[in-house]
Order: sequence, then structure tokens, then C-alpha cells
Amino acid sequence: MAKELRIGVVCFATYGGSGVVAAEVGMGMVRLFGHEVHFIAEDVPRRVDRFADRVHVHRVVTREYPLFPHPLTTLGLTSAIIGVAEKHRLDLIHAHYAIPHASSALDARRIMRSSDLKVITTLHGTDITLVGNDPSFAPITRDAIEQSDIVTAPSQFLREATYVNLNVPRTKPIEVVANFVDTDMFAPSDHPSPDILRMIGVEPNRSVRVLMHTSNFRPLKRVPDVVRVFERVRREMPARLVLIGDGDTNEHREVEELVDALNLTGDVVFLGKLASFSEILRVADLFILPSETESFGLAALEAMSCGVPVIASNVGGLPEVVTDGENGFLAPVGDIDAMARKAIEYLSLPIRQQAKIRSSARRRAVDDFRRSEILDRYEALYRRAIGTKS
Ligand code: GMT
Repeated sequence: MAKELRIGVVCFATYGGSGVVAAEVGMGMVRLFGHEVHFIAEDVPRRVDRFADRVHVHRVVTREYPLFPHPLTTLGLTSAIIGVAEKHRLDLIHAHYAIPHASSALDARRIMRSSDLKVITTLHGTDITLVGNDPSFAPITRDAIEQSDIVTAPSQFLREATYVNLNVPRTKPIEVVANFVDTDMFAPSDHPSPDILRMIGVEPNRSVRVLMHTSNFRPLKRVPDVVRVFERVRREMPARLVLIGDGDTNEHREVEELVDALNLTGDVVFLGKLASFSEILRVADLFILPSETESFGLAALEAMSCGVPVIASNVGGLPEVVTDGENGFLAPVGDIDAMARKAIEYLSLPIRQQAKIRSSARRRAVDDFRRSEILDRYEALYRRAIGTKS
């Protein structure tokens, strides 16, 4: 019988995609393979069932002290990893995001003087494209990548960016393991929930088109572009914009001000942070993701899995998920005219042609980003790292 593994998962517990992927991979290891998983994070990561058998959540606590100008959370994390790895005799750590997670896991291993603890690092995006390559972090990010036993990235784009931006030698393998989606949870529905429609102020027999966007409202998500695209669509047809999530307070305020300035107040619904939003996503006609950069765009894949076509910027890993004109639409970053034109053209198509694109979007998610296959790949990587066969 295959050896059951004891796996530590280090991740952000915030609303970002990397925490979602970490939670889904960890829970998948428990449910599909019967492994024991220890999440090590500042809070309970979203989509982790902390009461499930063989699932443990260890909250990182960092002691504050008047001499420290800021809490030393990275050191607190390293100590937490050591504590959990020693107590539970972990076989491996799967670190999501290079800094501080992978670097802390590697520090923990060095301090433990244990070459048996394997470190698998999944790069996610801004750890390579925005912060990780900042001169204040670059040497640590590069070292974390070079010292990890196995490194993965969710797209060819991010793999290439890692070699180029961080000057990682090409002799260091980086495996592309795409993100995935729970296609049962994120599924289309022919009968949208009347409660949800009521919540977003749309009549059940609607002629109003629903545009949607979910993100953590960081500037790189370009949420004001979403509003501007929507404003042009609304000039042509009755429409409503649903914005899910928040995060950056300034960005949120700027978006609210723009909505007011464009006289859209009655047509834009801010739903804030939601623990679960698949039911809402499936009532959308179109999803807008105009990001400055995106290593993969998990939010786009979740929308597509609900049969909702995406208009996205033509950057990063997004073209590896969305195929322009087939299952969604791509336009250059900041090209609001092109995005609005594509949105209006699509929403003006006869229902049957829209349905074709909707089902292509769903098919892409189901055929190419299947959860079970991707979990198999991660499990095989774990086994390769620790040198056992399944
Ligand atoms: O790198 C980030 O910005 C954080 C991360 C997150 O936690 O949301 O997002 C990245 O990882 C996701 C999951 O792999 C990807 O779907 C997102 O495209 C990616 N974000 C960026 O590259 C901006």
C-alpha cells in the first residue's frame, strides 16, 4: 500500500487565488489520497474544512515587542513551520508563494538540520512579477526558488517570467501545473436563484444584462476599467454591474467615486467580500477581468466554469485560459474601447450564438482544467520529491 504522506501547506488565508489553490490542493490530498494535511497560515484559509478528518489548521502567532518597529511575522512563520514539522513529523511542505512562504520553509529546514523535509514551491504571480523581483526581496526570492526541491508555476507565462525577471538559471526545472476549478461547485444553471436576482436588483424575467467582476481590488486589477467598460455597455442596453470583493481601501473608494461621477449609482451593486459566490457568478452574462498582469486568472476560470464568458486583458497567463472569440474575449490592457466593443457585440448576438460561446467557456474549464488530473500531478510531484512511488 502507498505510504500516506504528512503534508504541511503554507499559504495566505486571504481572499486571493493562491490561498484558494492551496486550500483546494490540500483538501484534495486528504479526500482523494487519504493524506494528512497541516495548513500553516495566519488564519483558516478559505475553502478549508477545518473539522474534516486528517485536516489540521495551525495559526501563526507572532509576538509583538516594543523594540520591533513591525511584527516579525516571517520569523513567526518559520518558527511555526518548525514546530508543526517536528511535532507531526511532516514529509514535506508545499509552500504557495515564494516569499515569505517558501523562504520560511527553507529556513525552517535549515534550522531543523533536516534534509528529509522536502519543500515544494508553487509560484503564483506577483511573487515573481511585482514584489518578489523588487531589489529588496529578489535575492531571497531567487534563493527560495533555487533551493526548493520542486518548483511549479500555473502558466508558461509565469515559468518564463521567473527565468527572465529573477535570473533563475534555466537548469532549475520549473514545472507548469495549471490551476483548476471545482466544476461541480462552479457550474452553470438554467434556473438562477430568485433570491440572488433579488439581491442584485434584477427581475427574474430579465432583459437586464448582468456584468460581473470579483477581485481583491488591488490597483493591478484595474477595477475602474471595469466600471468604464460597463458604462459604455449601459449606454447601449439595460445592464447592471455586480462587484464582488474588496481589499485595497483607496482603490475601493476610487471605484465608488467613479460610479457616482458616471451616474451609475443605481446600476452598480457592491457585494463586498463573500465567503462563497459561485451561486452569484452563474447569473452573470459576462465577466470582466481587465488586470494589468495576471499569471493565470483563477477568477476567469471560475466564471468560465459557470458558463460565463470572460473579457480579459491580453496579458500574462490569461491567453492560456481564455481563447479570444471562442470561449471569451481578449483586448490590450487599458483598451476600454475594445473591451466595451467586444462586450456590446457579444451581448447583442442572438441567444443561440451566445449559448455557443457560453458552452465553449464551460467546456474549456471542464476539459482542460480538471481538478482530479491536476491533483494527481501534484501528488506525483510530492512522491517524486520524497522518493517514493504511489
Ligand atoms: O500573486 C498574486 O497577486 C497573489 C495571488 C493571489 O493570491 O491572488 O494571485 C495570483 O495567483 C492566482 C492563483 O494562482 C492566479 O490565478 C492569479 O492570476 C495571480 N495573480 C496575479 O498574477 C496578479
